Amino acid sequence: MTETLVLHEYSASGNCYKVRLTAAHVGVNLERREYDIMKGETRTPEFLANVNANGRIPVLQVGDRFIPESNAACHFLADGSPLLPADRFDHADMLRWMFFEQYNHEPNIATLRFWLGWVGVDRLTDAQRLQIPLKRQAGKAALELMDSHLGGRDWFVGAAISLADICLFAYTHVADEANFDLELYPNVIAWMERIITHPSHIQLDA
Ligand SMILES: N[C@@H](CCC(=O)N[C@@H](CS)C(=O)NCC(=O)O)C(=O)O
Repeated sequence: MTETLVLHEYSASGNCYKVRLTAAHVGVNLERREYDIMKGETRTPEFLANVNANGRIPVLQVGDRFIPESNAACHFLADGSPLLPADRFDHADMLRWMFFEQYNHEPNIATLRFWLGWVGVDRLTDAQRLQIPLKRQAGKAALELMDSHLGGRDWFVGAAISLADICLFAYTHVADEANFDLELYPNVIAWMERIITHPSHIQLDA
């Protein structure tokens, strides 16, 4: 890749971590630019006008163009690498798990992690507090589905690690920070161990 790649991020975010983890797997260097989301730094007129009109990170900057949405940024970085299955069906199946991650997993597990670990229960709105049990139930359902799918297989799709694994790993491995008991999901634990011991692995705080 010849263009400079800049990751606009908040480094503790799992969505940002998955972009760094993908970059590590494909051996690409990212310049990193940190924003404090707790201070609204992704909501300034400058950020909205120049980086992401949706006011969120991560955003991958490629030269003078911008890719918001973590899974789209990961897909861009992984293009042409073994992280994208060559088989057409497997590729669609990988996308299936990435969409699952954004619809069933991240909005529940990542949101609870943020509410409990960053905002604090006392400072949640009444509407947010009411959503906690629903998000916990939906987060558990996502982990149960993952555990069941991983029974008898090493990776989410096919016989090798793919973007589906990287994107799902980002918030699964910190689900305990949202008070999910990962011990209940032994296949998920074994799968996380395979990811952590992969030679290209980097940690969240790397
Ligand atoms: N679907 C988006 C979610 C992005 C997102 O929710 N980003 C959060 C941090 S993980 C954020 O920027 N929050 C700050 C804000 O909304 O002001 C993705 O996968 O990139």
